Amino acid sequence: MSSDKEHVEHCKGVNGLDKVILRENRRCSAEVYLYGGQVTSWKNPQGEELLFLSSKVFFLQAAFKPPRTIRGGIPICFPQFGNIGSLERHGFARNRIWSVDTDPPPCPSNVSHKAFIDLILRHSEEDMKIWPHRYECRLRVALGPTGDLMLTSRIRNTNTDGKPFSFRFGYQTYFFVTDISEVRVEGLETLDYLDNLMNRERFTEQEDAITFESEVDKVYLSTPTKIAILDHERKRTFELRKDGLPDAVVWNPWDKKAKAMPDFGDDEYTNMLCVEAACVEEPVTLKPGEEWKGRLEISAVPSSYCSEQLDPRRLLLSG
Ligand code: TA6
Repeated sequence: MSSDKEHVEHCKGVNGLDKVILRENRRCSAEVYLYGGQVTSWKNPQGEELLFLSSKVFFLQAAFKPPRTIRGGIPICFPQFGNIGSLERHGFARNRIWSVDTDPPPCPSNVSHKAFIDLILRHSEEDMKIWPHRYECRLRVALGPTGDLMLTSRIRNTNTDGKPFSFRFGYQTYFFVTDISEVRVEGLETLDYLDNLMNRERFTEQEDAITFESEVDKVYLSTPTKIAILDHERKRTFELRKDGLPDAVVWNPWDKKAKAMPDFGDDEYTNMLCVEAACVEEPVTLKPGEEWKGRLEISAVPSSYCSEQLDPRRLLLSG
């Protein structure tokens, strides 16, 4: 656990829930709730919010209380993704109270960073009734010196009965965008995807780049390690780099579904886009003692700065 108070502050957030604020150079910051192990805010050096968090969460009494989940930020989907399985949607990790991991095993990635926090979720007797496995699910959230947000997850099978287990996983990242109709995603063109709006039927992406003019809920398969989200209106590009997470879910509920969601404003779909580094198609299986690792790094840069680096062909080649 980082003990540097300048970079890591433990405090109370909405409903008195424990929250950790990470601070880096200038005004870069990130906020993480122990409820769900969920990042709820990520700000750039200009103090601008980069993640979407529904304004409804502050008005709904139940918003930050189990079994409700926090609509926005980066919910952790584990051990299930979506409805693929018998558990609640996206698994239970996003509405359990995680603990600060005071003595995590060494995490080779981002060791030199000062603004980081290690969290852990373990099996409980209660959860073993619905998912009969012992596990350790670790999450390191770190903020790099230039404001990059880094999430590293490590999941270990600690079963004592010799049994393996399988799980799916996702960082359901809600990006804040200025106007969804002016947003483009690069790096997923020509890939196969499962369309959640068509009973998970498999298609091949035909578009040169992904743009948005209606509801989208797709699981892109075997995706490159780099994906870019271009917010033309704001002239900002989010660059995602991922490891151990082969799939990428792209979701926007659009107007009808937005209206049907009690914890989401009717027009808020215009300001959000979920692009989720995930393991959806193939579950991960771990034998007792085995550990899985997944990692996501996101940067927000001015679009002009990286337009060349984000050439789709270059992205695919370097991925
Ligand atoms: O990740 C995309 C998705 O699985 C969509 O199908 C969509 O419904 C969304 O998650 C939200 O799910 P939630 O359970 O948070 O309402």
